[in-house]
This record gives sequence, structure tokens and C-alpha cells, in this order.
Amino acid sequence: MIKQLPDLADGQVTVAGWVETIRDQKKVQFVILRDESGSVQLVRPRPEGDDEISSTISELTLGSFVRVSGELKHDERVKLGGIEVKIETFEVVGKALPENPIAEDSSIDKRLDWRFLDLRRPELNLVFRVQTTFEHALRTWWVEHDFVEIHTPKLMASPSESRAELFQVPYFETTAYLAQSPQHFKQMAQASGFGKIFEIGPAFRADPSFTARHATEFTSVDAEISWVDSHEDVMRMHEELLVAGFTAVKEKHGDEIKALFDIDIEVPSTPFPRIPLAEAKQIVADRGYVVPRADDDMDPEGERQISAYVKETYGSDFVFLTDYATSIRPFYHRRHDDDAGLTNSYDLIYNGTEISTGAQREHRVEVLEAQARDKGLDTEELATYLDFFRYGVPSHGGFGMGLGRVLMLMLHLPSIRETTYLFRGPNRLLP
Ligand code: AMO
Repeated sequence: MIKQLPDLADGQVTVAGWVETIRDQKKVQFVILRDESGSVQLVRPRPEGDDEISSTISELTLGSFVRVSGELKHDERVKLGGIEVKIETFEVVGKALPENPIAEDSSIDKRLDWRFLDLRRPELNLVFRVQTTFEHALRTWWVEHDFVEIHTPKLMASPSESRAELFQVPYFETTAYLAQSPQHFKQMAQASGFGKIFEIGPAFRADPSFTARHATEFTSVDAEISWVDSHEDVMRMHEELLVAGFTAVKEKHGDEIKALFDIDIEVPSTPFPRIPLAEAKQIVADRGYVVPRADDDMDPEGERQISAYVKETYGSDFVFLTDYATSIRPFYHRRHDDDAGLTNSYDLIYNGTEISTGAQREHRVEVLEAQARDKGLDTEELATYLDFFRYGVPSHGGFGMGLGRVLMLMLHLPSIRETTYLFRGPNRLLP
């Protein structure tokens, strides 16, 4: 790895990477080579009348992948890391076409067309190393707390959320649906006695929107736990988990994130503020923004406003909005014992955008069935799911969190198109 070179003593080395710049001068040739870890300057005095290596360098195209061996020398005068490699052998492993189809100022759509080239940029490479560290820290936290990892099917016979946003797939003699969430099967795990489970996997939504936060396929981070008294237990697990994730990212990548994104990663303090939705809407209204949605939910501007309020008042980037109205929550959310119009649920807002929904579930099958009917759902279609609750199931709750959104907000990127390895949207199925 190139970033290790400054730590080596002067002597023979072999390096491989992409050609970033070429300075093809009369007396000396310079090539800057880059791999995912950093860049290094290669140098070679040009022989009289040229030879094979100098001709190869002259004909080199930017972006080509080359392997070079030579003499590493520390030299304070070299701006790039105080080292250079004096070229002795030079092999072009993969030559790039001369015209790079994208430039730094290309539109996001054009960059997505050439995603494999776009991902060579050091900051995008960092996004996915941060993602790796973040996921690893969540898994480690879960494993240390005795959670079981499950992998639920993504082909389903019935919708896992509402009928809206559903992808249908021909499935032999019948039709299957792509899972919108592992919701049914993480609840099933509670009926199976797994107690505490998690899954990080794909979720699909046939959502025709083109916003910065929506994809038709995204990675959903899910957890479900038994024996909850209310959504409060779920929120406590959720915030501890995030502290573990952010701590790992700060420790491992804090300096690089500062250098490439000019952001100081902050490990959130717990408990995150909790504000009932009705109160949050009042706070936002008092700040001069009236949430216009007739269905009573927060809208994106409302989320930004409540986040600004929470940052000013509590210094927190995170806020749990709680106790959503039954009318805007799925049938499986547990309703308040003393007010059927409210649910034991929450959304987690981070830096102005929803990243997660969580709730205590309704585990009493008669109530659950009644709530499904209340929402106009076909209980026949839900029969297999409802059976999970007929043979003894503990009270339980959990959450789902969009991984792409967390990264987008953590790194202040404008869209999940940047933080999704290969974005899928209404008009994007390639590459
Ligand atoms: P919900 O539908 O709110 O809840 O989804 C949970 C989280 O998933 C992310 N998300 C998306 N990310 C990108 N593109 C999309 N189209 C998209 N849709 C959702 C968001 C969101 O907060 N079953 C429940 C969770 C639960 O209660 O356990 C559910 O799916 O970050």
C-alpha cells in the first residue's frame, strides 16, 4: 500500500496503482501513482534518444494501472510525502482509454453512469471504508449483547409493509413481492424464542420519488428484541448501538474524514432527546414553520426545523420523535393503552433527516387482527404472519434504519446516491 511507503527505509520497492498525473519533460519524467491509500511520485531521468521505459511513459494515459519497481528515496524537497521512487522497471498492467468520461464537475447522473471510475476518488473510497467500520461496530455490539444474526428471505408471498411501493416479480405459477422490510420475519424470530436479533440486508421499495434520501433498493439495518415494556426499551438499545458505531468510525477514520470532508465526527451523547411528535410540531410552528401535511406526519422541512431546535437547545444531532398518531403508523404498532389514537413508536431524526423508524409491536393476536382490519387490510393475506402470534409470543419491539441515509448525513453528502455502492432509483438500473 502506498501509504506505508514513508515508513519504509530507503531501498528497493514495488508499487502498483493508477496513473494520476504525468509530467513528461525533456530531461526527466514524473508520474504520480495512486492506490486507495494514497499517492506517490515516481521519477526517471530521461535517457538520450529514449528507451523502452521512457517511450512507455510518454504514451501513458491517465487512469492506467501500472506496476513499478525501483529505489525508494526519502527527500524532504518532494512535496508529496517527502519520498519518491526512482523507476527501474515499468509495466502497464491495464491501459486506460485516453478520454476519461467523467470529470470532477460532471453531474451526479453522469458520474453514476461511470460509477466504477467515480469510486476511484479517495473520498468515495473512504465512504465505503467508513461503512465497513460502522457495520462492523454494530455487529460487534450486537454480538457482545447476545443478539443472533438472521438472514430473512427477500422474496415474499405478501407485502411486508403497505401495498404501496411494492415490487412484484413473476414467481413460477404465482406472483412474489420483493421484501420492503424484514418486518414479518424479525417478529417471527421473537415467536421462535430468539429474543434478540439483527439483520443488515437489502430492502426494496417501488417508490417513484427522486429525492436525495430515496432509493428503490437500500440496505436496511434492523433489530428486534423481546420483553420490551414500551418503545423506550428499543430507543435505549438504538442509541447505545449508534454510540458504538460512531465511536468506531471516529477512532478509525476521524483524521481522514477531517482531511477529506472537513468534518469532525462527533460521538453522540445519550440519552438522545425524546420529543412526542405533537409537541415537536408545536415547537416547529412556534419557530414559524407550520407543517403542511394533512396526514399529520412531519415533512422534510419540519424535520430540519426540529433538528435545528434540538441542536440549539440540547446540542444534539439526534432526536427521537415519539408517539406517532395511529392513523399514520402501520397496523402492527402497539397503541397506547390509554389512547388508541397514539402508538408506542418513534422516528429517529439525524441532522435534519429521518434515518429510522422503531416501535413496540402489538403482540396480542386478537388486537393485532382488529388493528389490521381497522386499516382495511386483508387478514387472509396476512394469515401466515398472524399465526406467529397464536402460539405464545413475548412483547417485543424493534427498528429499521437506512444505512445509506446514515452515511449521507454523517459525511454531509448531498444524496444517498453517493453513499450507495450502486444506486437504484426509478430511472436507474445500470450499471
Ligand atoms: P420505514 O419504512 O420507516 O420502517 O423504513 C425504515 C428506514 O429505512 C430507510 N428507508 C429508505 N432508505 C432509502 N430509500 C428508501 N426508499 C427508504 N425507505 C425507507 C429510512 C427509514 O427510516 N419495518 C419498519 C421498521 C421497523 O419498525 O422495524 C420500516 O421499514 O432510513
